[in-house]
Formats: sequence, structure tokens, C-alpha cells
Amino acid sequence: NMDTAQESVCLANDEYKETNLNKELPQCSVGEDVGFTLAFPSISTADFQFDNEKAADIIVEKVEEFMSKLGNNRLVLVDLSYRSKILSLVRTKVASRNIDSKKFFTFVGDITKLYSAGGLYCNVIANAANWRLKPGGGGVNSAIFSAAGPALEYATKERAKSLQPGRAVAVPLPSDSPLFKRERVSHVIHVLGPNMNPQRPNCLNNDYGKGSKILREAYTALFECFVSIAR
Ligand code: AR6
Repeated sequence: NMDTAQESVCLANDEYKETNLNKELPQCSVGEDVGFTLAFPSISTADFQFDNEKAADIIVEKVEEFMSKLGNNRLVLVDLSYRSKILSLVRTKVASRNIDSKKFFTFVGDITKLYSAGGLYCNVIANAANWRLKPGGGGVNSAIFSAAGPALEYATKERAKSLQPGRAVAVPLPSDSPLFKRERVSHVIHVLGPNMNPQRPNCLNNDYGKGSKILREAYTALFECFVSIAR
């Protein structure tokens, strides 16, 4: 129901966690003590038109804040192209911060093919979702829903019917999903970021005070979900 969805900062569920994680899920391919890896796209910076420079500052700030809570788990910011503006901004900003490059790095690739095409095992991937938690709409949302097949749509519906800006919901991927079988992804975390695009619902009309607050909340919710899955 709507209330539950709106309350939920993170809905990672213990019961599902066990079902999914007790299967012999591959961990990560690089390094020896690597635990879980979260691959995430830059929330709100394409279709939702959030300023890339401001978003990069927020990503770096939130990554730095979560470093101490990560243990041997890692965060990877993904984008499709080597020319990605957000990846280069984040790489530049990270260089002057106290951030361990083994625990956070950027990666160029399709988030739905990180293992099969890029050789990078990521147990958990994040989705820049829409408020209805529905497939389609272009961007990373349609890529993830089509790669995961209808199983993700059903599993998502069981968790939440909608999402508020700044919130995240973790959905365990059923083992018959191609994304589970081919890429070994065990969870998709849907995140709804702030929207600056007048053509989309809940447009913030360039209010970067509100927008930045919501983007910070979105990354906090995402990283907290991930940490609770990895725990
Ligand atoms: N793999 C990795 N990164 C990707 C991929 C992919 N397959 N596809 C896009 N990106 P966006 P938003 C990057 O527009 O701005 C949808 O219609 C992209 O280059 O997907 O939060 C939803 O339904 C960019 O860096 O998300 C919502 O309505 C980042 O992913 C709306 O768009 C996010 O771009 C959300 O807009």
C-alpha cells in the first residue's frame, strides 16, 4: 500500500535475504577480501536533468560518508560512455578526498551487463527509478527492467507500489531472472531522485535547495539499503 511504500527508506527483507543470499552467489572477481559490490548509476542526472556538477559533489560527499560503514564491500559508479561527464567530474573530485580507491571507483559499461561484458561481479545494482516503479521511460530504468524480465516487475510490486523522491526500496531478484542467471545480480535497489525536468512528474522548477536535499537523501537511502543487504 501507498503508506508502506512512502514510509520505507529501505525495505531489505530478512526472509528474502536468506533465500537469495544462501544460494552460492559469486562474490567479486577482483581482490581477495572483497565482499559485496553495489553498482549504481548517477541518480537524476540524465532524464531528470539535475545539474551534473552539483550531483558529483553530492555523490562524493555521500561516498565519503559511507566509507567507514562499508567494511569489505564496495561501491561502483557506472555510466555507459567513456565521455560521461558525471564520471569525469566524480573522478576529479574523489582524487582530493579521503576515499579508498579499492572501495569506490568508476566503471564504464552497461549496468545490466557488468559481468558478462565487463568482467565485474556486482551482487547488487541500483536503478534510477520512476515514482510508479514501472518499466519503460528510457534510461537505466528501462534497461534494468528489460534485462531482468517480468520477474523484477512482480518482485517489485510485492515490495512497494510507488516511491517518494529521496527514497529507496531493495528488491531481491528471483533466481529465474536473466539478470540473476547471467549477471549474478541478487538485488535491485530502486531509488527515486529529484526531478528537474518539467516534462516529468514532481518537477522542482530548478529549486536546488530542495533538489540537493532530496538527492542526498536518495544516496543515503541507497547506501543504507546496500549496507543492510551486505551485512
Ligand atoms: N547502464 C549504465 N548507466 C546507464 C544506463 C545503463 N544501461 N542507462 C543510462 N545510464 P536516467 P534519471 C546512466 O535518465 O536522470 C527514466 O525514464 C545515464 O547516462 O536513466 O534519474 C525513469 O523511468 C545517467 O548517467 O535516470 C525515470 O522517469 C544515469 O544512468 C527517469 O528516467 C541516470 O540516467 C529518471 O531519470
